[in-house]
Amino acid sequence: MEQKWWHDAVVYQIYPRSFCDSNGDGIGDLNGIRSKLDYLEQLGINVIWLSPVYQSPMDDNGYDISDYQEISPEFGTMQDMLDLIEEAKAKGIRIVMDLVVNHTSDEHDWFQRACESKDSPYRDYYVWRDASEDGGPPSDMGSIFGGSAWQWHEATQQYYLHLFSKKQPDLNWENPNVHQEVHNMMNWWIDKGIGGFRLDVIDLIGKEIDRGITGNGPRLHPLLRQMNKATFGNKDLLTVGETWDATPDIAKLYSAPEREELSMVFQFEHITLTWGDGDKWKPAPLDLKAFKKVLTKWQLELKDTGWNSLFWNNHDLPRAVSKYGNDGKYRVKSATMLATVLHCLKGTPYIYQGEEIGMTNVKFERLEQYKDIESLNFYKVKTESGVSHDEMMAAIHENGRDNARTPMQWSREKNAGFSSGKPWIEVNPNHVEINVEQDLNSSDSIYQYYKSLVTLRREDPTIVYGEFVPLLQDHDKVFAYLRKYKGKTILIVANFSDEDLQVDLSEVGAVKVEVLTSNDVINCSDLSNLHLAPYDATVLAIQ
Ligand code: TEU
Ligand code: CA
Repeated sequence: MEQKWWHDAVVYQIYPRSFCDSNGDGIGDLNGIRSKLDYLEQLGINVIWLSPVYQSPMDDNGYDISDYQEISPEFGTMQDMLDLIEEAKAKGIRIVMDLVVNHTSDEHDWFQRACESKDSPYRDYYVWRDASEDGGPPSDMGSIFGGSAWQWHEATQQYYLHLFSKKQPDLNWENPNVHQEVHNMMNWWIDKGIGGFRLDVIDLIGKEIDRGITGNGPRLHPLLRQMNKATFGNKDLLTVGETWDATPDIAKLYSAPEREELSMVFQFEHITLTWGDGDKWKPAPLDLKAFKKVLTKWQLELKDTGWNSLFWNNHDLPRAVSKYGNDGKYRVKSATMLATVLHCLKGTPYIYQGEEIGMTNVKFERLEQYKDIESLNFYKVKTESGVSHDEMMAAIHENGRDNARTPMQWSREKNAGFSSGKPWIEVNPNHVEINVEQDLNSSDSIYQYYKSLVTLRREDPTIVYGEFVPLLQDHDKVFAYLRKYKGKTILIVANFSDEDLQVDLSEVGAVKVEVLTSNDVINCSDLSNLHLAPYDATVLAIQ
């Protein structure tokens, strides 16, 4: 496989609103991020995925863009953005912009003009349909944020489509003018020196609404190839598509190099395993065997072509240590175990802000403490359909997006050192114990452990390119695998439980074993009888 700079990259995702507030208005901003570049450089990451900072009325915290070529004043100025790009570059860190082009804000100039009349030259930038015969919406298509996907526009007597909130009208990707506008905008950002794009819900742009098709529509891949040619193709940028419902075969369409679409996919098959019946508001326990099966399938199917992202969480998901580990007694142990398993797989690892210090889910007592539009909409939808208040609060606590959005915990000080003002969302009270300052001052913290994993990947091509071989596939508590490259073999073993276990890995046939990294002192002298304490994880070089 032809080697690319982003093959051994480690991406750090920043949700700007919650990262660091430089001016005390309670909202994280670009200058806050600039003040933390040294911290990120020390961690060893070399790409920042920056969640949206464009001008926006913030109905969905910036995923509703009203001007793609302006920075929202609450995040700073265009000059701050250019300074961030330059300062990061000087530290070897590239900034990947979040590109939200399935929809805009309803306050975007294009939509405003589209609303003026049915004859507006901008009308076809969006998806409009007449009412059905009974005067209701043209179809029963639902919004991903709850309720109908159709909103009536009184002045022009038609419905417009919004797969997310009604303040996020979908762009019409059947209109070539939309392609041109988006491509021009992308090239404008590329000229500013960015490192690439994360393409928000890109799987939706090939939709064929009248046939009821939203994700993975027939026009999706042709549109991406066209975008690639018109913009980032041959520019050596990192492009990652948020690709819900991608199968490995679909992932190859997106990311096989000869297809000239994207660098990699970001897919959620392992994540949705803990959504009961595919519904995130019905959380289900982790079935490790099923989880391993999905991760293994992706490793094996993309072994020769295509490229995957590796992640446990992002700004839409609960905190990894709370979801897949144990955020109480074994917080440090299980956070480092999860990191070990993820960072030794093949693909590009993503660290979501705060994951590197083991930040946990938050449990707010009152609904008003939650700010996320998705959680608030679904609270309404679900309780109206009979789900109890307590059940819905428990589901929001378990899977709601605000778990990822409480402020970054920099110190034990007031507001976790995030802001000198009143944060837009409350800080997690556990910042007194869990914070960056504490982790930096300790030699065996979660942060230091992440740093060692990032270094390991940077230094060892076995982790980047090695063949993946699953071990102990039927074990329901242990995740173990090999990576093999040019005569070198690495063994990764992790205990996903709070029990003491003995495992037999004699099948590896090791003569000599050397510990590369480990979250505990593990005696590896006899692989036929390896003892693993709760959440133990180790990376061994095998000869
Ligand atoms: O997310 C896509 C998306 O479908 C999520 O809303 C997801 O379904 C949900 O959180 C899980 O139940 C992207 C962005 O990552 C998200 O922040 C935006 O809200 C959304 O697109 C709309 O732009
Ligand atoms: Ca601020």
